[in-house]
Amino acid sequence: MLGQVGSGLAQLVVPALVGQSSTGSFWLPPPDSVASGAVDHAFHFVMYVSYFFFALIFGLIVLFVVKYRRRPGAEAVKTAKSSLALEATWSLIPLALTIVMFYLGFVGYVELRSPPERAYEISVLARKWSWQFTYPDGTIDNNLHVPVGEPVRLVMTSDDVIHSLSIPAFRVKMDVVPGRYTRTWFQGKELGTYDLYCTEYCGTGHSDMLASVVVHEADDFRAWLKAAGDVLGNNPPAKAGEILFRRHGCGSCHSTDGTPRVGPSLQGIVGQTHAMADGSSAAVDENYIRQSILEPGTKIRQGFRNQMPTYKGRLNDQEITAIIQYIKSLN
Ligand code: HEC
Ligand SMILES: [Cu+2]
Repeated sequence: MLGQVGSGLAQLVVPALVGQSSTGSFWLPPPDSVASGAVDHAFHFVMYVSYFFFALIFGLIVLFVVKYRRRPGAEAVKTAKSSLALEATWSLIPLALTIVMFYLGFVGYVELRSPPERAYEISVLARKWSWQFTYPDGTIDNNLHVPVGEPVRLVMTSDDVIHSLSIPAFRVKMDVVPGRYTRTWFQGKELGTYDLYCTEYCGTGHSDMLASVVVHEADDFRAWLKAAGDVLGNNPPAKAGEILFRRHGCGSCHSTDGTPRVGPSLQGIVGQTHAMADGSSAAVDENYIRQSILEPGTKIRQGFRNQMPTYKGRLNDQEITAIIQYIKSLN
C-alpha cells in the first residue's frame, strides 16, 4: 500500500522534474522489469539534485573568487554577521531534499523486497564461480530462464563465500550468503537476453561468474523447461555432457580450447599422462576423470591448486559418463 502510493507519487512528480526514463540513458540501461521505475526515480532524483548543487556551489566559488579578489583599493574587511534566515534556509532545504531521497529510496526498497504472492519461484545456488538455477520441476540450468510478464521470485543461497546477484536491466541486486536464504524478485517486461553478474568480489574467478537471463514467451518457456529437464534423454551422450558441463559451471574454471584458467584446460587431456603435485603421475582415462569429478582432492594436477568442489551427490553416474564422453570428444 505504502509502496503503491509512493511510487504513484514518484511517477507523478519525478518524471516532470527529470524527463521520462523508459529508454536507457548514459547512466542506466533501459528498465526492463516492472519494479525498475522506483530505482530509476531515486537514482535520477539524487543525480539531478547533485548536478544542481555542483553547478551552484562551483559557480558561486568562481564568481566570488573573481568578484572579491584582492586588488589595490579593495582591502579585506570583515563584514559577516550571523543571519538566522540564511542559516535556516541552507539547513531546511537540504533537510527537505534528503527526506525526499530517503522516501524515494525506501519506497523502492519496499517494492524490491516484497514479491507478489503468486510469483514463480526459482532457487539460486551461487558457488565459486558459477550460478545454478533450480526450477520447480527439478530442472537445473546455469542460466536463468523466465516467462515474460510473470513475477519471478529468487530464493538464493551460497555454497561457499558471499556472492551477490545483480541484473542491471532489472535493477535487481541482492547478496547471496552461505548458511541462509535471501530473496529478491523481478518481472520481465520485454523478451530478450540480459546479463547477470556477481557483484561481490569472491576470488580468482569472480569476473567469470556471469550468466544470462533469458525472458521467453510463456509457451516458449514451458517448451524450454521440458527440453531442459531431460538432457540425457534428448541428446546424444557427448552433447548431453557438454550441456551438463555448462550447467554445472565447469566452464568457469576449465576452458576447452587449451587455455588454463583456475583449472587446467580439458582439451586433449584423455590419453595423456599428467604430473601430480605430489610428484606422482597419472594416466588420464575414464576412471581418472570420474575421480577428478567426485574426489577432486585426491589427485592434484601439478601447477594447480586444490580448488575444485566435489560433484558427489550433484551428478549421477549417467551424467558423469556423459561428461566423460564430452571431454573425450575434445581430443
Ligand atoms: C572452482 C573451479 C573448478 C570447477 C567449478 C571445476 N573444476 Fe575441475 N579442476 C579445477 C582445478 C583447480 C583442477 C586442478 C587441481 C585438481 O586436480 O584437483 C581441476 C581438475 C579437473 C580435472 C583433471 C584435469 C587434469 O588435466 O588432470 C578434471 C577432469 C576436471 N577438473 C573436471 C571438471 C568437471 C567435469 C567439472 C564440472 C562438473 C569441474 N572440473 C569443475 C577447478 C575446477
Ligand atoms: Cu561471486
